[in-house]
Amino acid sequence: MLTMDDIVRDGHPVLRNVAEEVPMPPSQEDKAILESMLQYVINSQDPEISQRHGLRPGIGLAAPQINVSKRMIAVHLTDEKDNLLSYALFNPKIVSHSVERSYLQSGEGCLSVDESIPGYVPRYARVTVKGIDLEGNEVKLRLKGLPSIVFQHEIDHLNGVMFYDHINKQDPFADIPNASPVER
Ligand code: K1U
Ligand code: NI
Repeated sequence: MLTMDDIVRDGHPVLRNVAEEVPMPPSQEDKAILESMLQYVINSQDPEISQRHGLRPGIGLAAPQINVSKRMIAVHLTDEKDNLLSYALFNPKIVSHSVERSYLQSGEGCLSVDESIPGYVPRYARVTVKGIDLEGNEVKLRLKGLPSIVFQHEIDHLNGVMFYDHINKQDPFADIPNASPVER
């Protein structure tokens, strides 16, 4: 099982690489890695397991964060209607997005960044993401609110982008044109 010892921290060069596409159908090894990523996120949200293993709670994880430079992400969270969104995807891609932007009112966190970095992170308000799940099925997701932000954060990791790259350096809480806040 993955623990915080497997998660690389800011400054590690893998976090700045563009990750490789995963050949389809995926190998058993790549499937096992992606399964372990989703399991980390699920375990980290279980108070007993996270305390026992010292896991920092997360709602998403991208393969470069475990030093695997491949296009794989796991996300496990509930949306504003309490629907569970639990996905492990190979080669996820934003195929369309809104003109409108959004940002998390409380700012974003990252399992690879130990300190909190204040500021608004501009995101697209709505995205459509396509990818391949662990069973080899193509998945198409229309996302808004927090799930949209989390998928954008994870797909950024596949492109070597960190959330703080998007924060306005002069004024971290500057108004973002055409954007609405999202509350957790
Ligand atoms: O990619 C990562 O480092 C995971 C990161 C995802 C993320 C958080 C916030 C905005 C965008 C993307 C995290 O999960 S940080 C922890 C976190 O936000 C959280 C953990 C448990 C419950 C609720 C939130
Ligand atoms: Ni992150």
